[in-house]
Amino acid sequence: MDDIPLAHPAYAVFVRSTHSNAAIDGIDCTAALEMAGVLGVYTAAELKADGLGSLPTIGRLKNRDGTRQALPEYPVLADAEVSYVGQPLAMVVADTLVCALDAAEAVFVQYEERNCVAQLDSALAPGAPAVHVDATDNLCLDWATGDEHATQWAFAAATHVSSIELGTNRVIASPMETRGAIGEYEPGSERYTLRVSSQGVHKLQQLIAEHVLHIPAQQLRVLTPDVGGGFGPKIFVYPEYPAVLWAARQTGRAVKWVASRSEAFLADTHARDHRARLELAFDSEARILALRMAGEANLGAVLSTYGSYIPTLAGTGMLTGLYDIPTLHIEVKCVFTNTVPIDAYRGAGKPECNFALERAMDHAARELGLSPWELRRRNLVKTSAMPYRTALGFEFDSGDFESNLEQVMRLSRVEEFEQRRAASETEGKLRGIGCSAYFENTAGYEEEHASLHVLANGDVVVRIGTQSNGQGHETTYAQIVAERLGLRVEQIRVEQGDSEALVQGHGTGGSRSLVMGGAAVLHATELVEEKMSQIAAHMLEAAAVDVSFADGRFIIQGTDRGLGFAQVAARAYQAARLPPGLTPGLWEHGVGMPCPASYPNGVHVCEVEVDPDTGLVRLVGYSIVDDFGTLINPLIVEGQVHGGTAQGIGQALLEHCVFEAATGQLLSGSFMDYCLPRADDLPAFEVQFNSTPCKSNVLGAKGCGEAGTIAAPAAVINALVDALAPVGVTFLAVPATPETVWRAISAVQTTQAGTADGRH
Ligand code: MCN
Repeated sequence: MDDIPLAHPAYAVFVRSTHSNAAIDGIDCTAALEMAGVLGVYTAAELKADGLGSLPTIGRLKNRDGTRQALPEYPVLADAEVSYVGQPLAMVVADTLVCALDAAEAVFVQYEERNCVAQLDSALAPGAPAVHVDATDNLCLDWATGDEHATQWAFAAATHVSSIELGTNRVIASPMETRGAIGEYEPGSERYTLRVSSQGVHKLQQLIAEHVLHIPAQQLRVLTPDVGGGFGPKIFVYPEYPAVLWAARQTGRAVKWVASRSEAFLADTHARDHRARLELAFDSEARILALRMAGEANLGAVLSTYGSYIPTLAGTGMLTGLYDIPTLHIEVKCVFTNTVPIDAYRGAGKPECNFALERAMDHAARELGLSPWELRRRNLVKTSAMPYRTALGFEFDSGDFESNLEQVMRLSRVEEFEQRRAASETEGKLRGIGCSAYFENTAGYEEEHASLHVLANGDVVVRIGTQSNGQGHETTYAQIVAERLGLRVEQIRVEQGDSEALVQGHGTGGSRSLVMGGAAVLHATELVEEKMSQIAAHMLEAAAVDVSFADGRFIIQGTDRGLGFAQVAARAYQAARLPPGLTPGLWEHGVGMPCPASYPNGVHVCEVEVDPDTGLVRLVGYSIVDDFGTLINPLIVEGQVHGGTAQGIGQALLEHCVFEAATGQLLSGSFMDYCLPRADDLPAFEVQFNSTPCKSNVLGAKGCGEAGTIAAPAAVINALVDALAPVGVTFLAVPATPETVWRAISAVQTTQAGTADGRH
């Protein structure tokens, strides 16, 4: 974003709240406005006077008593009050970035501070300060799903009930390129252009035009150039986007804003911050009879675009895991706190739920005296039971869960683990192995669009409504076209990120792109091929039914007479030489139609070595077996698995957003305090595929983009608990930093020492 050349741009800098909960008694912009080079200093008052709306949330749900969830206003610029540190409350626009930064410092805000709630615990405490006046108990949504009565009965009939309470640490996605936006306005046509680092232009176009600017969507063009990583948070509508558009209209200049890294820590949505109590009911054979989960999810101060949808509908659907769980009941309370808004990040609710389930499986195995492998084996859904419908209504049409487990156990050499553990022991180290199975539901519900244009020289331009952020779509879509049309991949150009070049699209998120976008591309390719067959038949003076297409040639069946792809493409543009009734040109619009979701699934196995004196954890082995159905590009898929797993490992061991309880200040607001995993924190991953084609989409594919992030945290912590069990540690909070691990070991040692000398 920062490199886009602009003629005479202006720069926007946002003045952000320094308090987590305060009334704004006044904003004095006088000094800033007097500074040379300042074009304007704007507050909510100006935006409101011009009729700008608030930011939308589309993930709206009902409370379990049927009432509507709380929907507090999410203003572009804070008006009478601020509810988290970092909330934008004024925008300075100036000739240069330095000038805008200086002027922002000169904006004086008069706050009336209030007590805040910065954590789930304090927000839910009786009499806690309210984040919003219309949600005095700080409860945004009290949601439930599943069959409460059947679940109660199953628990009553159980021979063993196992329960675990755990939390998932709050994290921030941290893409390599921070967010940025450039607003432009053309007074003659009254049209806006937004260039933005996003995960899909059409959704932003529709939401900003409809909800904030109150203009027809066609009056706003959204462009997204190459994106340096998205991971979820670049899907959403943020205050800065309509603000720079509006400022462009006020100033007559292109207005640019690019977040600094420090700013990103406060301006991007955060993720996770969930806690749960999960119970499993077992029969005498250790088969699961039912599952019960009561969870609490932090949403931050305001509802971001998907808000409460993520910890509820989006995440909990996979709580049955790969297991045959006849019934379950889930409750989730979504809670407001005076912190940065929380929304989807790679996995979108599923990493939290998978962590709870897979940690609970290990915990239960220990209680039942079974190995974690055996407990899982007994409960996996059998291939012979497919199509299999989970208790929450998802239908697995394919998959071989038992062989996933067997394959990953071979790959990670589970049989020889005890020898490796003994070898570590001789060096004073603790070694552990742990696994995590997972499935998720990807794609299916929203259609996707593509256009395919064959040029007169036979080269192809594909336009697609998804948005690659680093997933390699330019390669995989080109592969689909190249394979079908017998072309070289280099002959195909894939274009994305222009709301005007393609009428509709649904962007990238939820590992939907290949299943939906790939289907759209394939559809457009088939339509083009059909038309070219008619042209070729005309050129060959044969009946269309006698012409077949293979390896890039149209051939009269049973003869050696045929035409190359480029010859037919050239003819398509010669109107006078086409068969009657055919319009010149080769352009088709393809749609990937809604279809049942795909269910990627697999098992991760992690092996760790712990230094008990320092708590330092080293990952010494990491094996993965995944089923992503048909693979278009195995190399890209493996890269996706590596990246996703790295983020899951970061969640388990290193990354942690910490807010000061008393003030709501973000304490981990830089990479000096927030630890992203680096290459030397990660092991070499061994990845194998156990592909069973998905039956519900034309490509047979299952999405792969989030799998690693969902599965990894439980695999790592299960391995760590396995390593520490011999010294008496049975539970670890996340992230399991060296300090956390060291304290857990020390606490057990202190207790044991106390017991030994009779103090306890
Ligand atoms: N693919 C394949 N065969 C399959 C499945 C996928 O060849 N059976 C290929 C696809 O063609 C695509 C890639 O693998 O090139 C990922 O495809 P898919 O699973 O459809 O996921 P998306 O492309 O929709 O990516 C979304 C997913 C999500 S939700 C996040 S968040 C995420 C992720 O992927 N953000 C990423 N991976 C990321 N990788 C990078 N580098 N940067 C991000 O921001």
